[in-house]
Amino acid sequence: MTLFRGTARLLVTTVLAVPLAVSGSTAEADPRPNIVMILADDLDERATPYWESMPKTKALLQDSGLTFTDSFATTPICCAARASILTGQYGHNTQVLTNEGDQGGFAAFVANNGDNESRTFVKHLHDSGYRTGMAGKYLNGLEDHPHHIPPGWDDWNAGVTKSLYTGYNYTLNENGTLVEYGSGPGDYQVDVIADKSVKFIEESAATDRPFFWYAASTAPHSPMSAPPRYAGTRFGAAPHPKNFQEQDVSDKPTWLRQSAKARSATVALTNDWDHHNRMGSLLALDDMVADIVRTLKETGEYDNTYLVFASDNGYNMGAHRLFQKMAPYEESIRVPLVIAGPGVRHGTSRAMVTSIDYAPTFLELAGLPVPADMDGASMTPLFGGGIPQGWRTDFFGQYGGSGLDGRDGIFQEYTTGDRKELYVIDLPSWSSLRTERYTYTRWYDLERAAGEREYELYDLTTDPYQLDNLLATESGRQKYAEVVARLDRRLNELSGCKGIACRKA
Ligand SMILES: [Ca+2]
Ligand SMILES: [Ca+2]
Repeated sequence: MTLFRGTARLLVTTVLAVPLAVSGSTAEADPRPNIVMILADDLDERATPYWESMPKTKALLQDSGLTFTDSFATTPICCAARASILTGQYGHNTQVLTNEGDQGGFAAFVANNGDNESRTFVKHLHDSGYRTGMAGKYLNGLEDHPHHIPPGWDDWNAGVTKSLYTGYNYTLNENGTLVEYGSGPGDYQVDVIADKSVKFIEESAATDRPFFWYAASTAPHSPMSAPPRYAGTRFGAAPHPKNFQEQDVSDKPTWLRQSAKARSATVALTNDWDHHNRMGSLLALDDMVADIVRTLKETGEYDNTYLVFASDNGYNMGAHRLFQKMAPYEESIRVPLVIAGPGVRHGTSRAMVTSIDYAPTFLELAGLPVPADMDGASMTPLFGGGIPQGWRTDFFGQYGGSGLDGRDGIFQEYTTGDRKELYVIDLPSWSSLRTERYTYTRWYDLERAAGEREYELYDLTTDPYQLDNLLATESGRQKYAEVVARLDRRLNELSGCKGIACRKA
């Protein structure tokens, strides 16, 4: 199947290069802290019992660090979520809202927003003296530009073939050289990234520079399974939360009602297999975290390092009959987050934090100014365990499917291989306001005129599994008219926000 590719829209924008304060080279070591970000891919917070596969990470990070119980992806699909993580900006500002087309993928990341690559936190860290490096997944669509190395990276080891997701027979761009990996046990992707992590930390420790390392394996993204050393490990069937294969979807938007039967069949076919693979590849991710922490300790860097364990987006393990992600339901938007490091309290934080907060957090940890056009907020005021006054109590979520032939609920990708039936259906576009109490979603934002859109409202205090859309009936719409008017105003406010306006209540 030929993938749809929109005509890339080139935005001709003049970008002024504003150099940040750079300390002159001195003989003294730069005392700023190291930052290591371990980003899982498609790891959901709700259905997957990930700590069962990650006991070492639990002991090394969660048992000493701060766990954020309300951490969210603002645009819950790989490329768009990573674009927001790297820039600290919402999707309407990065203009990356999905994985394909003129508002999705690597090409859009470079073409839009006056070149997002010129404004990543990594570039700022690098330009201020940090040694920066990564291994694994950068952005979907990099496959079409395998020789590309973005500005601001000192050690670049990005996957440039889609086979990266299988764990074998992939190619990495290793600082300009395309290196092919095979199908042997030593080629398993997560382990290769673990080795790169160890090497980078050891090399960086030998310099006077602080470092940032981005360990971006695709675990537990489908279809990678456990590494050979854990091939015999068995996991139970996938958990079935209350909204698994939701029985009555008459309250759901048109696309879900219309595709419910096919989606249910796919969930029934793939869910346990997917769960088994996910839990298996997490075992390797767990080993990688242990390798990273051990190396930090061996090199004497541990006490001056912030460790961040997160995921780009969540995942539906059959919730509402859905697989994959992209949807504005809790399973897609909730992501795990644990931060450990100097001055970070052990415990849990209920502060609402999102994809756009990493960039300002890392800049602040590095003592750098946060650019005025970053939409997120530094999480450092949360590290003590409290929630400062004025911290956000809502955020804006959004998705812009690339579409095919103008139809809703289209095929976006087709995966062949040993599971020929596995396919991915794109979703229509949506905008959503997630408050502490409500999820309010406006469907078909890009496809339809205002009067023809569809709406969902869930009261999470009484319906945490989002089984009963309060706007599905006329009486419901009347009863919640005032609530909707308020949420709609706020949604409109945030849908065009930039910089500090995105953080104001
Ligand atoms: Ca992902
Ligand atoms: Ca229902």
